[in-house]
Amino acid sequence: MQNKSKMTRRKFMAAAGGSLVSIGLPGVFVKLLDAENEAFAAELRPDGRLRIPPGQHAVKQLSDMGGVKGVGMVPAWRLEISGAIKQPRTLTFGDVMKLPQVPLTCDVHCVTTWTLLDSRWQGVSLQTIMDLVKVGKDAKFVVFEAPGDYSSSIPIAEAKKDNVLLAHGFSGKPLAQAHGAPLRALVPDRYFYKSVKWVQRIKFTKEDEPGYYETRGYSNSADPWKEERYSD
Ligand SMILES: Nc1nc2c(c(=O)[nH]1)N[C@H]1C(S)=C(S)[C@@H](COP(=O)(O)O)O[C@H]1N2
Ligand SMILES: [Mo]
Repeated sequence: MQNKSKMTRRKFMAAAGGSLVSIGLPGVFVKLLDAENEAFAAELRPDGRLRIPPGQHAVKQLSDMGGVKGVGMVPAWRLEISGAIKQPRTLTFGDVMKLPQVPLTCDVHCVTTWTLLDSRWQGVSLQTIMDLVKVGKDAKFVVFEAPGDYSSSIPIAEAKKDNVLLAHGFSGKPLAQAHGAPLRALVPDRYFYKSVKWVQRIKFTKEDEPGYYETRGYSNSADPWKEERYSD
């Protein structure tokens, strides 16, 4: 461990050969070698937190975790933005694409224990949307809503972070329908159930509105480094 923690990830991967083992459904959950996970686990993020949060393991690819799909990339798609804001807006996909576009490479952490490192996303910063609609000082939460009663919320302080996006691209390609096309929330520093796929409405609220998983026994704060998986 002492030696490994001093190796760079690249050197370690070369030494380990980068082999893979499958767990669960072959090709769906692909777990990296435990040794390789140890190397990742020894890495720290720029903010000093562990690269792999406690109880998580790195996987090689994004899994389709399902859910009630939205309409997808069709001309009729709209994003409604409402609540404690001065300028409610309904945006077309073209409107979203006219806003400043940002690339983001980040890690995402599913509460079922998989972590995808260095996932590459493209989208619009949530802060850009907040500036556009002029969010009021009384807005304390952001609620993302999707079809099928799926929703999730985050506090406004989390929403203002640079790495919180509305994403429409993944791995250099348009986001696939299974992963939330045309637009999904991306809240990398909370468990992935906060990253609502097929977002159709964003509400700014004074009171919190705990979402689909948060009202079914999962944590509302959902901090992977504190292992906040369940509500109690
Ligand atoms: N609309 C919607 N968004 C959702 C979900 C869902 O069921 N419906 N599942 C959540 C969960 S639990 C996870 S882990 C991620 C999975 O995203 P993926 O399918 O792109 O991997 O989406 C989150 N967002
Ligand atoms: Mo999840």
